[in-house]
Amino acid sequence: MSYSDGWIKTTCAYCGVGCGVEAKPKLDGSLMIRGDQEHPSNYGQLCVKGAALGETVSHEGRLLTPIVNGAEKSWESAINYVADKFSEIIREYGPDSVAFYVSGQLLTEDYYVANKLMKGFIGSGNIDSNSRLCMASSVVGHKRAFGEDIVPVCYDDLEHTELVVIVGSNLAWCHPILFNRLKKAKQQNTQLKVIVIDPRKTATCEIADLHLAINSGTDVALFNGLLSYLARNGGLDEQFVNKRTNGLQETLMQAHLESDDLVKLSALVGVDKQDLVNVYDLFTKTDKVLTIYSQGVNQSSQGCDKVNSILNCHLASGKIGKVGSGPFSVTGQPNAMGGREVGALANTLAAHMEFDSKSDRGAISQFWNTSNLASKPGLKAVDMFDAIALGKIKAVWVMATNPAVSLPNQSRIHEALDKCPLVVVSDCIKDTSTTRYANVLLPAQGWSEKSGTVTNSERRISRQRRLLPSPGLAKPDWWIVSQVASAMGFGDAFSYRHEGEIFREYASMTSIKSESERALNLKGLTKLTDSEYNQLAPQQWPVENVQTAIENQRLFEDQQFLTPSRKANLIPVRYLATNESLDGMNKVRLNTGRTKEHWHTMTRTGLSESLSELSPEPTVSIHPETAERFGFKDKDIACVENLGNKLKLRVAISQSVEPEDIFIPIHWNQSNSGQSTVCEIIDDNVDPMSGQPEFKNTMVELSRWPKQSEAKLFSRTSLVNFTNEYWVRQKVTDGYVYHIASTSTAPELAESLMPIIDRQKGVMLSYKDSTSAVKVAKFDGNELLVALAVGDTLNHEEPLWFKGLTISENESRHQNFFESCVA
Ligand SMILES: Nc1nc2c(c(=O)[nH]1)N[C@H]1C(S)=C(S)[C@@H](COP(=O)(O)OP(=O)(O)OC[C@H]3O[C@@H](n4cnc5c(=O)[nH]c(N)nc54)[C@H](O)[C@@H]3O)O[C@H]1N2
Ligand SMILES: Nc1nc2c(c(=O)[nH]1)N[C@H]1C(S)=C(S)[C@@H](COP(=O)(O)OP(=O)(O)OC[C@H]3O[C@@H](n4cnc5c(=O)[nH]c(N)nc54)[C@H](O)[C@@H]3O)O[C@H]1N2
Ligand code: SF4
Ligand SMILES: [Mo]
Repeated sequence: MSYSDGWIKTTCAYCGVGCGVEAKPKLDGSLMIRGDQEHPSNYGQLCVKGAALGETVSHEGRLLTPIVNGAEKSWESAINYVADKFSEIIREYGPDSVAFYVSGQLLTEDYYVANKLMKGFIGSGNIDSNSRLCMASSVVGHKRAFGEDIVPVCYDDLEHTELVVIVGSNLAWCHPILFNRLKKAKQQNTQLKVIVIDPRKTATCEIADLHLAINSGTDVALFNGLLSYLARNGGLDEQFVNKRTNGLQETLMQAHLESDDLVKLSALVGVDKQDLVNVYDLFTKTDKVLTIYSQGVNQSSQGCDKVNSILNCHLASGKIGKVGSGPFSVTGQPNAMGGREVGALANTLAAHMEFDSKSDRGAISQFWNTSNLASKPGLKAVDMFDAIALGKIKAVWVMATNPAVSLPNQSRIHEALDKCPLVVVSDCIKDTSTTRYANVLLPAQGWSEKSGTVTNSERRISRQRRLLPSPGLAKPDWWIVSQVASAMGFGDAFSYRHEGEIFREYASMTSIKSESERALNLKGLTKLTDSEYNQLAPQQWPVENVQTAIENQRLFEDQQFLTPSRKANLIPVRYLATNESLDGMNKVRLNTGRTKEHWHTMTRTGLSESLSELSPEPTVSIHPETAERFGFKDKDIACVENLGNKLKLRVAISQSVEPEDIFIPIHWNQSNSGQSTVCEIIDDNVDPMSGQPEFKNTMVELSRWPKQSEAKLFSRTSLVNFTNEYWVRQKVTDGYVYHIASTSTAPELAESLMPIIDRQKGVMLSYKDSTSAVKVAKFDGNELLVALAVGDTLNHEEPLWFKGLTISENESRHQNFFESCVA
């Protein structure tokens, strides 16, 4: 049941764990949120981001109407404009002159329709997804090994396994509910061992029996070493390997070549030899092993080989297709899996069918009733933006992603968006780094307004349901795409009236091929009525019949893979050194990733006061030795430089990183800070097979920024066009606080900021202390309008010093507040 006592069941907006949420709209337009006890992802638990979902549904910053060339327009006019422009460009330059760049935050229904329009009717393969930055190496790895893009395990395996190897995944922060399940499983089974393989000592290490702080990028060497060890120590499942796999000999030969010498190997990988042997031994001797991996594996210039080096070990030891065993690629976005399923990556067709198969192409053409199906793969994300910059692609439609923050080599992306004759952006938010380039802005419904399905990391499809009315003219993404398709003359194929219709069509498409040819099969869901679809409980694919009880299916239990021979492939892989030597005194290796509280470019979590208070400013984590070498103190501002671009970030001195490494989170960008978009200093170095960028290993220059003064400024409204070099906006109750730093003196900084105070009409209170820093607050009646503290350094323990200030308080109370903000 999706409704009871006003609580509506839906799915979390964020990560690929896909937790069940129950939400109850309140009269004031806000939402009460709790975990869904019945959902098999989370059984009632939620992490901080999920629990704060109710704080992110305000209409602050929303895009409310279509906008064409700066003017607000009706839907009809905007749709006709987009359709006419796309049609014109296609007529003149051909179908490959246009592109869609889409996202794992679209629902399956949106994704299906966008893919159908581009590949089926426009006739180009040029639709790619931000999943290219996220899961593309795993997709290649899975296809090479299994013949299809399949995550074979299920979450229930966490409760049955005996050893969990976590590689390049900060599960505690990025998939917190899976981490909690694992933590609980470990408490209940003290025999369960956890190994973390990550250059960084992350929060995930809290439950690790052993952490291998490997040298960045050396995973292939480490897993080749494991394969070789398995072979030399009776760890191969001979019967399974001989009967059910191909390629062991070549793969082993490569592995032996590289890693028989454990002394050399441990030096290369950068861990103690005995630790390495202990991990290999544990893997060899433990029956049930899960290897969980994520971006430390995928986001690499040899991401695909890293993936296959892991899959090789599971296949060779037969630790796959069994309860508690298997390789487990945890997916990032709420619907990264859905996008892979419908085919919204440029190099695949649809529903796990492929360009290189004539019969797949025929079947899809017939299914969609089109004569214009794309005949070849389109451009992958990085190449797509390159083609835009080169003028080969003349129109791009960006949906639910923020490439002007999240793609590597930002200068090139900004150049591309700037030059492109037609940039269409569908987003919920009006001002993002990407919407600033849009000729056409289309207002999309966001989480809580839109309705459809998402697939999580264990292949489970759950409903996201509409909870609240959408503001202004916002519409579902599938509707927007279908309207444009109709206006381009493809109306018959896009006449959808309800998202359930699209889902049924997609489900039918998955059943074109037989189950033995392909595991992605939703046969049981092809005939859902609209009301059954609305009430649909979570379904884990393959779905033979509608699942009325929770199923925990593992694939490959029958040892049948999806290759023509029905056998799995071991793939010979070779470690390629990617690390430059760190000879320059000021060079360090940049690793990037996530914080616990924020989601990507912060368009939603940035609206939550509680999450923002926990993670207010962009930091650069620096090892104490490195900090000493460069003369940093904690909370200083560091410059980090590469590709001619310079970032400024707050220094966090931390033992979590190795002395030669630094770590910067991906979340901050031009919409909420001065110079902290990390992709500005990351080159577009990609894996040659998957096209996935290397986000975790960039040589950069580090230096001190000669900061002389700092300010904390409270404003009720968001202040645009801030010019200071270091500024960060943080959401607080009833407004924002700006964290500012400057190379000028405190009085000079104060002078530059005072006009903001002066602009406000109200009663001003001021206090000067012995450091002569400026501290003022302005009130309208009892209401704080604006407040400013400026000093050489401020007390970072109390960034929200103005909290609770009221004019009716006596002077000494103010005095205490002001004093407390001077370090
Ligand atoms: N709080 C939060 N959760 C999220 C997201 C978010 O934005 N915020 N985003 C979601 C999305 S889309 C994704 S893709 C996932 C990502 O989830 P994760 O992959 O867990 O997150 P990251 O922080 O990107 O990187 C994981 C780890 O890889 C390590 N690493 C770097 N280089 C190497 C290497 O060479 N080898 C190994 N073994 N490890 C390495 C890093 O030190 C880092 O700790 O998170 C999802 N969940
Ligand atoms: N350096 C570095 N860069 C990285 C990574 C890294 O680890 N390091 N990780 C990469 C990974 S794994 C990922 S997934 C990407 C994520 O990067 P992005 O996809 O660029 O980040 P988001 O902030 O999630 O962007 C989503 C956008 O869609 C909008 N939106 C939300 N819901 C909807 C909707 O329903 N419809 C529409 N039309 N719009 C919506 C939001 O307002 C927001 O503007 O970043 C990648 N970039
Ligand atoms: S673990 Fe992921 S899906 Fe679950 S509540 Fe947290 S962010 Fe949402
Ligand atoms: Mo991702």
